[in-house]
Amino acid sequence: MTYAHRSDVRAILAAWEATGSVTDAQLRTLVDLTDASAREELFRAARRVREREFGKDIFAYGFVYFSTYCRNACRFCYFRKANPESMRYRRTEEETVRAAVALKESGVHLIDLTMGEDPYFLSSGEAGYARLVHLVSAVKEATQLPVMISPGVVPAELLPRLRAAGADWYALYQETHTRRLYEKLREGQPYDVRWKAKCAAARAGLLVEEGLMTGLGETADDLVHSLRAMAALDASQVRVMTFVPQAGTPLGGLVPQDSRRERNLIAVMRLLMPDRLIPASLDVEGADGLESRIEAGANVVTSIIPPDAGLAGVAQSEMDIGDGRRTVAGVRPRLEAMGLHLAEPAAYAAWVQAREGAQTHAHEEASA
Ligand code: SAM
Ligand code: MD0
Ligand code: SF4
Repeated sequence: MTYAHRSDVRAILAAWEATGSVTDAQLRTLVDLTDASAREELFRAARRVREREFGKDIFAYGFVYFSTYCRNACRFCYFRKANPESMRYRRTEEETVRAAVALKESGVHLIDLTMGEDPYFLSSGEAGYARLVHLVSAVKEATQLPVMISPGVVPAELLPRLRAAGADWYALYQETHTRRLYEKLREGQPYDVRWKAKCAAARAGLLVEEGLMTGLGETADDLVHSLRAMAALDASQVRVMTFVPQAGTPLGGLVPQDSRRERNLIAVMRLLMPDRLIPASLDVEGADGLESRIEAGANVVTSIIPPDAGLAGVAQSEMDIGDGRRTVAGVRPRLEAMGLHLAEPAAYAAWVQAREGAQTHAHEEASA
């Protein structure tokens, strides 16, 4: 592809709007944009679509990484088993509930309960599953907020139980839909098993979040292929994060990439999937990564972490946590300076309910 200018972006967007579809070659061009004014043209289009769908509302997710133990060895992850450098902890149910309540009081719209694939929950049979189900119901009861679970791959039979305990969302990211690359990242965790877990979650009535990672040597073709797969999954929330190299891991020596591609992808996702939720994660570049991702069309701030609970992030395990910059109080004025605001809690809950209803309906039709 030759160097694309603003006029090229205008032409692509005009054709997309006129025909209602976009070619792989056009998507490749958008994903790979480098020229500042061409990218601004793309971002402006993404913001217009976000405003049409969501007005000035932005949602905020509280993040509780309640166990950093993991049975897996993903090559990109700081919390892979046998990384002696990573911080390991497992919070009690009481501590987790306390952190969730503090997040609710600070004004988040949802609690995201994340863990490594901790054997304490996932490899000790029914006793472990019951602990996880109990944890979800305790957080639901104490906060009455929508709850997302990010526990890794769990048995299909557990998903309806987690749903019944109060989980609304199941987050599980494929990272890439290029199998060759996937296999290098998540050794010993078959692509199809991970994919099917998301399908099982949707059948259990959970909303699904799907995600990609950039900066791992993928080509623009790989990304376009992944975007198409993501759109076909019909996930309710879709994300992309730039890989952050981690000490003590096999990919720790990769050259860190800037977030250019991540932000191009956020904008393209907004145009491909206009009415879906798209995170601006504070877990990649910390609190200062907020504005550029919102300007690219994101509408959810994720990885808001209570400052004093000793909890970790994922890609940035410590950045901006202890000093309270990854908080609602930290984020709110920055959104307002952009002419946006945090939505009313009821507006978020209504979005989730409407989407849950639409999903149930779609499954009834599919099985009719
Ligand atoms: N253990 C669960 C799983 O793997 O699905 C949930 C937590 S996992 C740490 C959540 C996500 O964080 C991963 O799917 C990946 O997208 C992202 N992630 C992990 N390490 C990362 C890194 N070094 N840089 C960027 N993103 C990372
Ligand atoms: C984030 N660190 O939102 C979190 C995490 C898991 N559902 C989310 C990757 O950036
Ligand atoms: Fe474990 Fe998730 Fe990290 Fe993989 S990405 S090592 S499953 S915590």
